[in-house]
Amino acid sequence: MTIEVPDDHPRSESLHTRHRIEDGVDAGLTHKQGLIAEGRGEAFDYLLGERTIPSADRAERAAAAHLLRADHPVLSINGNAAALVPDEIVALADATGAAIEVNLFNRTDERIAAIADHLQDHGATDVKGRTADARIPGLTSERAKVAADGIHAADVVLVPLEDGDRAEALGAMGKTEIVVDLNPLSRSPQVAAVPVVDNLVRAIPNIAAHAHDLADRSDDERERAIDAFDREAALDAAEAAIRSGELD
Ligand code: PTJ
Repeated sequence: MTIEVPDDHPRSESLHTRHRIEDGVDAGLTHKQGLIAEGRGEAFDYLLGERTIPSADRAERAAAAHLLRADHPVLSINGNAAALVPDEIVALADATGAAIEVNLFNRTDERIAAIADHLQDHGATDVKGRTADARIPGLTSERAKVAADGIHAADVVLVPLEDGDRAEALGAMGKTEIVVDLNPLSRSPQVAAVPVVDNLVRAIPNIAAHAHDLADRSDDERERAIDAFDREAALDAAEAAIRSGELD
């Protein structure tokens, strides 16, 4: 379904994003609950001024450095991420050497296959998750089902739109977790090593841009990007930006 959004509409980006989620539902990629998740995200994005705040940019740089330094980085993809940023996910995987794995809260074989096919249509060479031959311990939801050679073996996992239980369970497995979530008060960014409080549509390409930049720099500079990032300060800065109501 293509709906015209006038380019001069003050919130045209946000409306385009909303239509991409609707199209994702129509295509069987995004769960209907993904529409509600998008609405929650939009509300926070509006309060953040629909921009990448400086602390989120620092988080995105730290996220890129973590992915580059990892032995086995994995991007965990759900129905909203697949609908919103398929090209950008593939570009980020290429820039960092990360694997891509489909992992769903509302898991069905049909949606897993549709999302994996969709990412492959957008250039992904290998998409994990069609076979879930391992489990995340201590988690009862369908998100516990993972690939043994994917999320289960990962040392760094990037998760757009996480649920708090899995965020905690991945942390308990000793993994470094990068969470992209517009709500800084949500449990998943609260427990993530790198909480990225930004819209996926800006965060994923910006992490890839930082990865390209950092790939040309020394190990020391990559370590500094990680060490200089303060997760508590970033969460506080995002909450302060939302509360201030100052949209520049
Ligand atoms: O795994 P699936 O595809 O079956 O779908 C799972 C959903 C997305 C339905 C599930 O994870 C869910 O219900 O999510 P929640 O609990 O609604 O949480 C969504 C969180 O993501 C909220 O905190 C939103 O602020 C945030 N969010 C929504 N859209 C974006 C976002 N954060 C960043 N970028 C977005 N575009």
